Amino acid sequence: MTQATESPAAAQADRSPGDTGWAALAGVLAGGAGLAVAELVAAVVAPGASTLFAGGAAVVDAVPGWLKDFAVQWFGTNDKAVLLGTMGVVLAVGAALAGWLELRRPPFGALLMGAVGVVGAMVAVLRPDATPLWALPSIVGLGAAVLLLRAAVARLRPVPSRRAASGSGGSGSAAPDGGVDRRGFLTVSGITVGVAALALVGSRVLSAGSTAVSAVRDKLRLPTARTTAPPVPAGADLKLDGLTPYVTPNPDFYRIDTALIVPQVNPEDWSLEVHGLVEEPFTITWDELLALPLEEHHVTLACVSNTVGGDLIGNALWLGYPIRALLERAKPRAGADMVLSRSTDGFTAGTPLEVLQDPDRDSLLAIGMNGEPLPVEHGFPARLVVPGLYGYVSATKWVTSLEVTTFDADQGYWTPRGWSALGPIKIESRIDVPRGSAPAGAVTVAGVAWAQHTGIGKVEVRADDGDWVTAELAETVGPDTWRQWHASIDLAAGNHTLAVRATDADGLVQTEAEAPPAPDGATGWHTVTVSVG
Ligand SMILES: Nc1nc2c(c(=O)[nH]1)N[C@H]1C(S)=C(S)[C@@H](COP(=O)(O)O)O[C@H]1N2
Ligand SMILES: [Mo]
Repeated sequence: MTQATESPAAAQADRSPGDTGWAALAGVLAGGAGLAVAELVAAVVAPGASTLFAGGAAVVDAVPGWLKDFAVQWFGTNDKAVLLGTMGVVLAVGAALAGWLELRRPPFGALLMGAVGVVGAMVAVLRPDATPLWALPSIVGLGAAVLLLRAAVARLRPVPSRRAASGSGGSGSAAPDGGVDRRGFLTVSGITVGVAALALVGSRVLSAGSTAVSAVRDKLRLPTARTTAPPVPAGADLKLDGLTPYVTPNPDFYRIDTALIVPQVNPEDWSLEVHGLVEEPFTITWDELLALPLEEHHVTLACVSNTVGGDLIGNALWLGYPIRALLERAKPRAGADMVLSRSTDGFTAGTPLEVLQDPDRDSLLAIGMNGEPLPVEHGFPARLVVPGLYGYVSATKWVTSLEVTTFDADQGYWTPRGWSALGPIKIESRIDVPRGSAPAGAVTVAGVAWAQHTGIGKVEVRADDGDWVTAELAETVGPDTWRQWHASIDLAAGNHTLAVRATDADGLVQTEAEAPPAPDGATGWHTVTVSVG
């Protein structure tokens, strides 16, 4: 004991090291119970209003673009679990601190916990889809936490004041005359754990109701398309082991969005407003949409966060109504150059008006994916799909509004976060086979290549610094989807590096220059190392 004993607080801590730990524990228990109560209240108010989810959503919106990019790169679709886990750790540490403070410097511990409730309530009310009621979960939950914390910590305080004995050596014997109410503390802790458990079970039971939307979806029968997609040629899918299928099954389709809780939108409550710089604003309901002549198109969706060789890309058959036709009906005014699409969860995308009006581009207000209603996490009941543009500037899920505007007047969600306002998909190619190893001799190399809306004209592969070998292209339904390719290359035993490069239908060769995803999409050649022998 050198430095530490000189501080009065440390000296005091020396006298009752155990109580500090108990106080921290009381903080964690009270905080946990408070968050559980907040979940319970949120299960009644709105799932997104809970302290954890509203707070998490605010964090998602607030973190800088590079950090989010990093999270997507490293954790992929687990980025949300990582976020919630990190929040849990931070909150637990904060709650322990609140417990300690409440013992040492009352009422600052209770104030700290109360402040979390106030911030939680404010953040929840500021969510794009919030009502004032969204403040309730945090107020009630953290209010309960404050009461439980005060009750627990009060029982850790010696009843009569301790003798101011000079017990600097940490005399082990707890002052018998200044005993704390351990039994009372344990009782309060037990009640706290009970409250947490009941609240959690209750919130589970109540939120089972949120499966209502997926039940509606399960029962839904979508109309058949008036204009059906050309059938997928048999030769589009080479069906090689390890090669990505031409059409991505829904459960395997990548998912990227900012939503911590998948928005639950009932088609009966859904409508799409087309407004802004238009002559004839209108709103269309679900039933009206179903009555329109629908079309089907295969389109390969890609995320701008995809790295070279990455898998944030998928191809599906989309059923929907042309966005072009919606805009024709609304009659955009001169000067408009952008459509800001908006989701129930506040996400927005800014898409060039010209692209959406292009008669040669099948941009859809989609309601079906691979023959079924959109999966809830892919935007049920309706989303946008625009061939040739990255998802962040075009593919708004749970879409409820199309506002015709200008790039000068407005911007999509990702633009102020460091991503380009325009996001045409860049030509890329990927090697799927072989991965890892291959027997010596003629080795089959295969993968996918994409240049949406232009189409792939050529794919070449090479081993090490050898000559480029032109791959054989699989068939495709058109320029808006990726294309499989395969080639055979003779490889001797040893390690080899395979590289691929594509050329689009206009003759543009995929650049070797490496660029990161931000601000407008990664470039570079995909290479893989194979050990042959
Ligand atoms: N409402 C909403 N729509 C969204 C997003 C989002 O965060 N929220 N992310 C976009 C991005 S970045 C991409 S790449 C695509 C991904 O669509 P998917 O999850 O169906 O693959 O959705 C787009 N639509
Ligand atoms: Mo994306």
